[in-house]
Order: sequence, then structure tokens, then C-alpha cells
Amino acid sequence: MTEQLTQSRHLATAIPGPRSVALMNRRAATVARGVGSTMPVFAARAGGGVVEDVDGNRLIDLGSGIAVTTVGASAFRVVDAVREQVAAFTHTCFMITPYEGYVAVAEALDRLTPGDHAKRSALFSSGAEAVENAVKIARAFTGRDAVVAFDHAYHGRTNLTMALTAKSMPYKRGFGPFAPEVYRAPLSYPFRDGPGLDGAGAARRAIDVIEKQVGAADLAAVVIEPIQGEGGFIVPAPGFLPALRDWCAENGVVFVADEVQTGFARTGAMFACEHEGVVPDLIVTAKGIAGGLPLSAVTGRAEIMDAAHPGGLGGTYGGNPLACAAALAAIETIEAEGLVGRAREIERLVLNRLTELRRLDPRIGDVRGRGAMLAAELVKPGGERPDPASAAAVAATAHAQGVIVLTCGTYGNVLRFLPPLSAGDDLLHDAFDVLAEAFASTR
Ligand code: PLZ
Repeated sequence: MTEQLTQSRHLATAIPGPRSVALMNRRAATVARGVGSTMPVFAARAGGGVVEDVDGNRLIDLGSGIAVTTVGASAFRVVDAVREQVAAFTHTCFMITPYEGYVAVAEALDRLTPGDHAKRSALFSSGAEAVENAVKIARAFTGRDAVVAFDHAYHGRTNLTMALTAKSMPYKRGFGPFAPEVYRAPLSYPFRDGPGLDGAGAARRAIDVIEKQVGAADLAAVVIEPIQGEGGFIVPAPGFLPALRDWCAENGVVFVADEVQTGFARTGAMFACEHEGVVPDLIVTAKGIAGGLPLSAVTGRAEIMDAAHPGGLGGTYGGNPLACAAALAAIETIEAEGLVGRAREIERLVLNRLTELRRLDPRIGDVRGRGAMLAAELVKPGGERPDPASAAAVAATAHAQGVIVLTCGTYGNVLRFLPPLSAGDDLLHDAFDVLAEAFASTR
């Protein structure tokens, strides 16, 4: 068992404290400035719903390291499993001498992902790497080149995934040329589409663009986040995803769900596609799969997955044994502790708090999300004009009071809430008390 961190917010120094300031100075002299950080605070320990910094401050974690530590940082089953594995062997390379953990993770993915068709999986290390492999596999299966991604999409920072990602700053500017044969279709964004455009209408709009500008005959895959993450926690209108899925099926196009951020209990279902009964051909997972260790996967229909020739998929570290041990323990934790249900409880608590805040603050134009993936979109009162300055001010005020909160969105105007599912109600209420004050003091 690991020592449990006290589950309360505690400010021992100003944020950042002197030790963090000293580490920030060392960092500035040696780490490339292109790598950013939300807060100038260095972590010492984390667990439950708390991150303790090097100055002894305990911060409430509403970020989970960007939706990774869904079971909590250092969840005890993960720690025990990794300890056991690290003592046995750290690496052999699955492509040289395989090991059981990799196979067991593939079996778990087979069991947990939507659909009861025959499936296969391949494991990788990062989300972007898995998205790239899903595209490789879809191209091998269809013999077609083109890939469609959506407005506001985020799929990673590698060359192909930069092309799939929509937002120029900070992800793409100056980093091109980008991979060819990537096309962009309009998303369903209910807050900005308005009530006139339902899910079916938004799907028709997207499909029209795809048919006219790409053509199904050349299209290998449609890649979509069932709820967009970095793009602003955008939940498409009901019917949008199923209509796209059906169009893909009718046209021999591989439907790829990027559940890197939404997967593994985060949205109050094991996978976000389940909320609309959508069964993707390929599902990409990462982040929450392994309790903080780097692991990602592509899982899907056996005939599609096996279109890639033997030796065509892999990588030195893909399905690293420590990461596989962590994944099995994280999955066991999700199931043993009923974390899918816990995500739904968190949804109720946080939505109540956000709805209350919205009544008091006209800058909150929209409150949305599912499970423990919730957001408030800030706008100039009375309209839809994005208000990124308010989002930044509220976040900075919360940071200073010991609450880790992230922003996102194409316009940078969305406050997003991604607590670990191991965070207790008292902690969440304290965090939202701090946020309420942050809203009041920045009005
Ligand atoms: N697909 C849906 O959310 C990663 C990125 C943070 P990697 N999101 C956090 C940043 O600024 O780099 C993400 C995602 C979705 C793919 C990815 C990429 O996953 O593990 O970061 O490569």
C-alpha cells in the first residue's frame, strides 16, 4: 500500500512557493521553452484528488494530468502491479520475446470496447502514435488515401496528427508542411450551431462536404473524437455520430473513434461512443488506460486490423510491460471500484455547481460535457463571442488558491473539469467554492 495523501486543499506558501520558483529557474535555463506548463508548480506526490507540490502545498486536481489519472495518481493496484513487473523485467520488446501482459491488455480491450464482433488490438505508447497507426491500418484495409477529421479536432503533435488537428496556435504554426490527404469537415457544435441545426442536419452538412470535397471512393477513414477534448469539450448533437457512422458503413469508409481523452470511464461510460450506441470500426485509446504509464492502443474489427501485413505495425516500446501491468491494474480498479458510476455521480455534482455559477455569471454561455469531463464556455454576456481573457483570469485565480484547472477550446475560452474519479465529494465542493470566488472576483 502507498501512503495516502491527506485529501484536502492546503496552502503552505504562496503559489508558486520558493522551491517551485527555484526549480522554474533551473528549468528555464535547460528545458526548451516550447514545452509549456499550466502552473509554475513542481509536483512532489499525487494521489486521490490531490497533488502535493515541493513546497508542501496540496492542490486539488481538476485536470488528472489531462484525463490520464482517472483511477487516481499512484492508485494502489497500479503501484503494486508495476512494482511486481519492474522487479521481473522492465523490457524485452514485444517484437523480440513477447510477454503475457500485452496479450492480457488486448483481451481486456476486446472485452471492454463497443461491439461483439471479432477484434484485434495493437499497442503503442502515446495517443498520437495510436492515431497514426489507426490511419495506417485503415489505409491498408481500404487501399484508399484520404482521411477526414473535423473542425476543432485534436489528435496529437506528430506530423500526421498535426495535420488532423485543427488549431494552428500553438500546435501547428511554423511546423509544416503537414501530411497530405487530410480533409476537414464541419462538426456538430450545438452551442454555436444554435437550435436550428440538429444532429441529423449537422451530419448532412458534414457528409455533404465529405462527398463533394473528398469523395467516398478515395476516403480511407473518418477520424472523430466522440466528445472533443482540446477543441472545447464539445458534445455533438444527438444523432450526429450515428449518422456519420452509418454513412461510413454504407461507403466502405473506416470509422475511427479517437477515445484517447474520453475513454476508460471518464464520461460515465467505459467509452463515450456507448452514449449513442455507436460501434466504431476502430477505437483509439490511451491516457486513462494505464493509470499514468504511457500506453495506447488501436482496437477494432479483426478483418480491418489484420489488413496490415506481419511486421507492418510495432515500435520498440509499444505495449511496454510496465505499462501493460499498469493497464491491467487500472482496468481492475475501474471495475472493482465502480468508477463508471462514480463518473456519473461527479457529473451530477459538478453540473449542479456549474449551473448555479451560470445563474450568477452571464459570461458562462454554455455548460456541457458528460461524466467527469465537463466544461463551461465563457463568452461576452448575451452572445456567443468568446471570452478567453475571463477563462484565463478565472483559471489563474483558482490556481493561486490551490485548484488545478485547465482551459481548452479553439478560442481558449473553455474551462474544463477532469477530476480523477478517486476525488471525493468534499474535495470537489471545495474546488468549486474556490471557482465560485474566482468567478465573483473577476467579474
Ligand atoms: N487524441 C483526443 O486528447 C491528447 C494533449 C495535450 P498524446 N490530448 C492532450 C498537449 O497539448 O499536447 C490527445 C487527445 C486526443 C490524441 C491525443 C494525443 O495523445 O498521448 O498526447 O500523443
